[in-house]
Amino acid sequence: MSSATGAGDGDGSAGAGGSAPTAASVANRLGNAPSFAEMWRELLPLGRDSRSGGYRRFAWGGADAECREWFREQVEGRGLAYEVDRNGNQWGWLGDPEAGDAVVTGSHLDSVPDGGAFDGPLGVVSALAALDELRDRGARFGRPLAVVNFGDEEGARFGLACVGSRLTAGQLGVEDAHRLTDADGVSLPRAMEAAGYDPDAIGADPERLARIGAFVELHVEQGRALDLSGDAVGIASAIWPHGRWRFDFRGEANHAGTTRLADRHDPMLSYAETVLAARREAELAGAVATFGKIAVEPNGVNAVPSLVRGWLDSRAADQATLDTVVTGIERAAREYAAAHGIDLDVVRESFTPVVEFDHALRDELGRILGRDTDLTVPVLGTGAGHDAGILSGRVPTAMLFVRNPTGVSHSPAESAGEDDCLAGVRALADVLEGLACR
Ligand code: HGY
Ligand code: MN
Ligand code: MN
Repeated sequence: MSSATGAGDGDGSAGAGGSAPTAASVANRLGNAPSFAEMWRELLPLGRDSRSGGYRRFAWGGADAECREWFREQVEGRGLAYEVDRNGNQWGWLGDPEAGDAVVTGSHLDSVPDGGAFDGPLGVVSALAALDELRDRGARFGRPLAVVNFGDEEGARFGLACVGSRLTAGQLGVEDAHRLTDADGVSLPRAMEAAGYDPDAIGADPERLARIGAFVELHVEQGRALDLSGDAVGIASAIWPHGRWRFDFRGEANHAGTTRLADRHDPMLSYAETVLAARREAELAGAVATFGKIAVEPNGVNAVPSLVRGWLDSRAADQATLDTVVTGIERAAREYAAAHGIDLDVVRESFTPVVEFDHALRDELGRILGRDTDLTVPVLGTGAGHDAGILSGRVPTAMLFVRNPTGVSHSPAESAGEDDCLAGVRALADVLEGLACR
């Protein structure tokens, strides 16, 4: 894998739409498990759109199934005990899970629409490669270890982030989960059933969480802090509070060509003014606010819309600032809507409070990674949500970040250098060894 953008840049990766690798391609253990580069090449084509070069690995869809199959083969190919939990998260265990105090690492394989190759998969592939590294070192494990692939982290299909980990952590109720539907009106239960999973089995899994002594997620950095500091690897301190709000602007459908401007109740105007207000409010507060998704009804070129539905993603360093920003945006939206005779509903669809990662675990990672060098590993906050953020309320949790030279993420242009990815694997292996081995 060269310093890949993940877009098949001459690294010999297959074109889009490759099928899941056969069991034969996943060597059994005895020292010939697929290398990081081989795993990367196998995963790269799964769910990639040939036009955009981005990924469309959405919960319970075909590409998701291919990635799940790939993960199962990687786990079983290493002789790990494979299991799928009641929420569809996939686990590979080394040692007896019942022994408790397990060290768990992993991330997610699903993507945002046209997402990059690294967001999620880097954490999963690095977890498998780190395990291989530990076995090659002859490490002797004093605690159970597990590699995990959490389902539906991005919430791209059903609108709620981190569904797999939220259900497991008891942060998402079964009824609320069953009410989730995608843009085609397919409910989460129907989607799970179509993928061969039992939607009536989902729910909190305290017994599973009780077995975990530490969870460490490696993730490509979604920012440029490491690029600016010149470090390949960093440690997470916190995740900004963030959420998603749906703004429904209801107006009056009419003819685009014959309706006088003065007679219109055009929801698109209120939406457009709200988008600009969101940018103003975020700039004033030093926060971020994005309207990145919109749905228009009837969505005709020659029709004044009846409904414009816009989704706001907003994040800030602290709760008070986030509240100020979202309140300001909603107030402006209501003023614009009233001025145009538009009805407005605002619904909060997803929310994650500020996450402070476990200080003792964070410092332990810093000690382990700084042990052989006199360099201190940078500790950095992030505005990106992660399964680690959800679990952190229930088990000691930490994150490692790998340098992203452009900081670009949630885009086909997301990239990470091969050397940095391998540095991340070594760092994760060091951390797992420091935490789990005698
Ligand atoms: O939205 C996020 O921050 C994450 O990628 N789910
Ligand atoms: Mn993401
Ligand atoms: Mn992610």
